[in-house]
Amino acid sequence: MAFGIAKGVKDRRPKSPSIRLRLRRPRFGPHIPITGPGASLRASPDGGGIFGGSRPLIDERGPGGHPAPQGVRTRSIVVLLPALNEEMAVGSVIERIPMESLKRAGYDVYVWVVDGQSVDGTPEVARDRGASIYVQSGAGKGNGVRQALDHLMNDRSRQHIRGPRLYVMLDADGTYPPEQIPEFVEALESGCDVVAGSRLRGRVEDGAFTSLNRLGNEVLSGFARFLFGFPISDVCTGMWAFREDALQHFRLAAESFDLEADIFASACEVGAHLKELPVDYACRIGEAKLIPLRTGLLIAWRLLMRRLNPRDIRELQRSPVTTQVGRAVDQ
Ligand SMILES: Nc1nc2c(ncn2[C@@H]2O[C@H](COP(=O)(O)OP(=O)(O)O)[C@@H](O)[C@H]2O)c(=O)[nH]1
Ligand SMILES: [Mg+2]
Repeated sequence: MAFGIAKGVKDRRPKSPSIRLRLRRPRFGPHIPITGPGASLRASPDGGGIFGGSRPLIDERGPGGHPAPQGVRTRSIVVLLPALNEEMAVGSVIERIPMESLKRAGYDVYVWVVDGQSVDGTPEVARDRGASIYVQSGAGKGNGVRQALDHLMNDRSRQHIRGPRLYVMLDADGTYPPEQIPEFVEALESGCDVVAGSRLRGRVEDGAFTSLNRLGNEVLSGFARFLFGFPISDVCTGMWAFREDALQHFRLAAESFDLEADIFASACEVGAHLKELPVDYACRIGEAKLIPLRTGLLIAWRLLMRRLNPRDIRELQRSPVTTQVGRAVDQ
């Protein structure tokens, strides 16, 4: 599948690792609630999500891609943009999503802003650009994304969509390149279950990383490599893509900025085919929400706890099977 992205840029970059992990390997066994043990903040359970983490939407739009011919739905991509007070950045992030090339490749594209109860104009700006808004309950990026996934993955009105949905998540602060979404999609379509965007393998704009952030990221990524044995270079990256059928077996409990470490640990735990792609990293628009040292400790703790408490294979077997999503997509 060709998306017509800047190939010259991609070719100059160092080759990324793509390793099929061989940790405990119940490859996509029964379904595990994504709001597993440890999830303490829950949205009110009136939204009907089977994980109990969702609540009604305040605004939902149709796909940004083309209408499917004759009722046959094309494959679909959900772009998740976690945002807390990002009115200055979120509009341009949405506009930069390459809708046309994704549409030409046969996808319906749904853009969802996961709003952490912003008090600025974030929801209005996003809605004006055609995005749907999911307002989380409680605080924290991890809480918001888990609640939104709970909702989206159990939205029965979309069960007729053929094949598993693809999810791409990136920060709404203008630091990650929406233009690279097709590369992530292409990697998922060629057999990866999870794709992580590595800033350290890509081009970093001057000033985008403080030296403390860069050092912290390198230390945490080294720790993640040591614990899980996968050569990840950027475990704190805010740009990820997942196949829905892989995501359904993750056990996520992160409430805050430990979300990415939790995703990485989950991918390792279920033996997902994980790949890193280089991404460009730009200076942030607006103010950072993250407090570096405290967040670093939280991430290290999450990685350690996930490694020390791997999910028991029997737990997988006992878990109720709910939605089954096929892996093969041939249209
Ligand atoms: N939904 C939601 N998003 C959040 C929350 N806190 C931060 N974010 C978003 O998460 C992304 C990463 O936050 P940021 O402050 O840029 O942290 P950094 O990129 O890791 O330095 C940004 O798009 C934020 O707007 C929250 O409590 N809820
Ligand atoms: Mg940021």
